[in-house]
This record gives sequence, C-alpha cells and structure tokens, in this order.
Amino acid sequence: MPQSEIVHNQKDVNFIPSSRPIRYYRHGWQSWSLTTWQDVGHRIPTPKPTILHPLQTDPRYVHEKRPHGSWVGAVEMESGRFFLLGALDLDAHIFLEDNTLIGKYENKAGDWLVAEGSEEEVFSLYAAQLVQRLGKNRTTKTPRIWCSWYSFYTHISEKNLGRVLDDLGNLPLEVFQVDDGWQRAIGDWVPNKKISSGMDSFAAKIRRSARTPGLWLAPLIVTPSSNLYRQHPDWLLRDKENKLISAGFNWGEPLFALDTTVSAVLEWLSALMEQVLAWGYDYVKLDFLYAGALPGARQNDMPREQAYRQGLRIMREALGDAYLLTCGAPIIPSLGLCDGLRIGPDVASHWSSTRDDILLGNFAIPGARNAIRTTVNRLWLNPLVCSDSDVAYFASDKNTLAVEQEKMLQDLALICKTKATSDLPSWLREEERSDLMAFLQNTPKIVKKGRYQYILDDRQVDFSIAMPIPKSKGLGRRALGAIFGWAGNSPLILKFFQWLGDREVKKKLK
Ligand code: 9PG
Repeated sequence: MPQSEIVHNQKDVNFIPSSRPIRYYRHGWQSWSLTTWQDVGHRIPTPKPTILHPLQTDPRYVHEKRPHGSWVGAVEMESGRFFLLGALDLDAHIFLEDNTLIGKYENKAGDWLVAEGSEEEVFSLYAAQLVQRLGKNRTTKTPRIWCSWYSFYTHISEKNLGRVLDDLGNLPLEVFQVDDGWQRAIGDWVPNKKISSGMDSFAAKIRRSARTPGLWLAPLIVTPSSNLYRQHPDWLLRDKENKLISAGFNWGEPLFALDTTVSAVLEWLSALMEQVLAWGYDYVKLDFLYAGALPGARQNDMPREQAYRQGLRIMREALGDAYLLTCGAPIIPSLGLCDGLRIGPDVASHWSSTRDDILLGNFAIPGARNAIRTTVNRLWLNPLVCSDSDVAYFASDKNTLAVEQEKMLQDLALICKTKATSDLPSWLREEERSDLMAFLQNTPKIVKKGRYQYILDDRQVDFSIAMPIPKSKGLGRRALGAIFGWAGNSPLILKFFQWLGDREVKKKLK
C-alpha cells in the first residue's frame, strides 16, 4: 500500500527516506531538459556550451553538483520501494544530499506531496495532485500530424509545401503543420516571401485538402534582427542592472525574452494569437516558451513561473478551441493550459553523436536517443496532457537510424498516442508508405511491464538501450571536451555547425 501526505505551506522541506536511496529521479525543467534515473553517486556534469544553458536547462541550477531536478524528485531505495517529493505549486527545486531529499521554493512557501510506495504508485499520486491544482488537457485526443520541420527545416516554400499537401493523398493525417521558416523574424510574426500569397491564403489551401492548418510560433522570444526588438526595448526581460537576459542562441543570433508581466506584452500576445486564428490555423505549436520563465527582474515583480503561466493563460484564452501544443516549455507550469506538451528534446535523423554525448555532455541536443531517454522518463505525465514525443521517421534512405531505432521512435509515439511525421511522401518507398499507413491507423493495446518495458498488442518493446548517460572518460577526451565547450560559445562556431546541418538538409531535398 502506498503512503502519502500533503505538507502545507512550507518553503523548505527535508525528508529522510525509510531505506537508503540507490537511484535518483532527476526531472528536467523544460521539454528539452534531461530527465533520467541516475545512480545517487553519479555526478552529471554541467552541459556545454554555456551559451545554450538558458535554452536547455533551468539556468539557475545548471552548476548544481548534487543530484537535483525541477518540482519533483524521487528515489529508488535499497528496500525496493520508492520515495517521492513533489511540489504542488510553481518555482520549486529538489536536491538529494547524502540520504536526504530536500525541497525548496524559490519565493513564497507552498505545498508538497510526499509519497512512498511502488514507482507507479508514487508517480500516479503526484499526477493526481497536479490535476487537482493545475488542471489537465481539455482533449485527450491528439490529431495525426504532418510537420514541416524534420525534412525541410527552414527551407519551406509555398511550392514545396503545396507539393507535400498533394502527395499526402489518402494518408490519414488530420493536421498539416507549418513549422519554423514562414516568419519575417523571431518577433515579427508576419509571413516572409516564402509564403508570398499570405498566411490566410495558405491556410485556405490546406483546408481545401481537408486537413487542419497548423502553425509554429515562438512568441516569447525576440532576436535583434526583428522590428519588435527595435521598437519595444522596454518589453524585454532584464536583470537588476537593466541588462538584457539571455534566452540562448539560435538562428545565428542571440535570443532575448519578453517580460510577460508588462500589460502591453500581454495585449500583444493575445492579439497575435487572434491573428493566427483569423488566418485560419486551428492547431498551434508555441515553442521556446521557457523564455517566459527565465530568472530576471520583471517589471511587475512576481515569481518567474507564475509570470510565464500568466502569459500562457492569455494565449490559451485567445486561442479559443484551437489545439495548443507547447514546446520548449517549463513542464509543470504548462499543465492545464495546453492540450499537448513536448516532453523531450527534438528527435533527429541520427541516433546520437560523440560530439554531443562525450565532448559536450549535452543530452538536450536534438537526437533520437536523447529524445527517447527524456520522453520515456516522463511518461507518468500521460494522464495529465497529450505527451508529445516528436516525429517518427519512415523514409530510411534519408536517415541514419537502424531499423530498430526507427521502430523505437514509432513505438514511443504509439504509447504517447501522438502520431506525427515530417517525411516527404516522395521520400517513401512503397513498403515505407504502408508502414506509415499502418502506424497512423493502428491503436495497439498498451501494457506497461517495467520501467522501460511495454507490450504493444502482443509485441514486446524495450527502451532500456536508450537510457544510459554516456560518460566522458580519460584526460584526452576531457581536454577535447573543454575545447569544444569553449568553442561552442562562439557565435561564429555555432553558425558554422548550423551551416553544416543546413548543407545536409539541402542535400536531402535535392
Ligand atoms: C524550430 C524547431 C522545431 C522543433 C522545436 C525547436 O538549439 N537548440 O538546442 C534547439 C533545440 C530545439 C529546437 C531548436 C533549437 O527545436 O523543438 O520541433 O519547431 O524549434 O526552430
């Protein structure tokens, strides 16, 4: 029998589990942040490069050496039972020090759940408490999606998207989602010349093919090349010295965050969502949302995750009945205000890379293995939200995944009940198109057998192979890692890697 208790209104709490902890459950802050079971003695190093910290982790705790995580921590004990400490309000962090689980709220005191029992039991108890406090998704049904990102990346055009729309034919994909690449700048959410006939006319075209138009935006970040950045410097999140807070680096530019406690920002966000709806997009993927919850000195002082939730609530309300997928989003503060939630980093057409695993020690970088690891460790969220495991691949000539690895991503999607792909229909061989068709049509019965083992109908699926955290051993590798980590902070080097990636994309599209 599980035992549990709610501890009310405490800023700091300490608990010594009934038997010695042997493994710790580390829960990452936002969609892309590493979530894993680790041995209690394992010191997971700070990921590199530093410039990406705000974009991949909770930057406030990135140098913490003790096992730690956001909102919830749990231990597997020598006795075989599990002990969980979970925050029921926002802004909390958990640490394991010696044999003690420590919970701390950053601002005011809040409530906590303490539970002991089997792994399933303690996480279900936590999930049940979160539903009561924060609510859950309104729909439990995610549409099947074609998403433009993992094939075209930013190289979309009305012409190439139109071609895909025609080629999808009888594939039962309800949503056609235009991802990053359509906007003039990050901050200027108007179409660039790739969508020359206009966003509304392109949505109408999608609708004529009997699919729902979907659109990607990153409403809480801004880059210096945007008009928004020049016109509204007073909307940006700053520190006490009035310096801009970094939200990371991407698209060859530094990223900055909007301050969602400024009323003009909230009005702008609401108007933007109304615009998206008015254009005709009923499926909306809001990305890079962590920016709304970064540490900073907000104009109307309030806890950072409450400020984020206020911004998200305004957008949710403006979006009416549209399906809202949140991505790059702080996990717990997004619950109840979205339909779908990305619970892992991006997939990629490769399994893993030595650069990311060994040299950078970064498990939030796009890659199939990184995506599977974090997503599988967050499946306890399934009753609360449509868990998004990102896209599955079918066109094997266009990726370097082994058959079993491709299949693992597909099976994870079946477990999450979120089916999406980015493969171009023209990339699929006949049998691959039938595989995709079967994937889209089947709803297997799912039985959980172990932490990483499932039975889908009568097929056994095991994700264990994706779970270990590769360690960087040896002086040579560590020295090379230090050089890579240092170089990775240079915008020029980041741009170079982006250029390499881009070259690969273009080659595939030829
Ligand atoms: C569009 C993409 C896709 C994708 C999102 C998000 O630098 N980074 O570590 C990094 C991580 C994820 C990321 C982009 C950059 O991808 O998850 O599905 O929409 O944005 O730009």
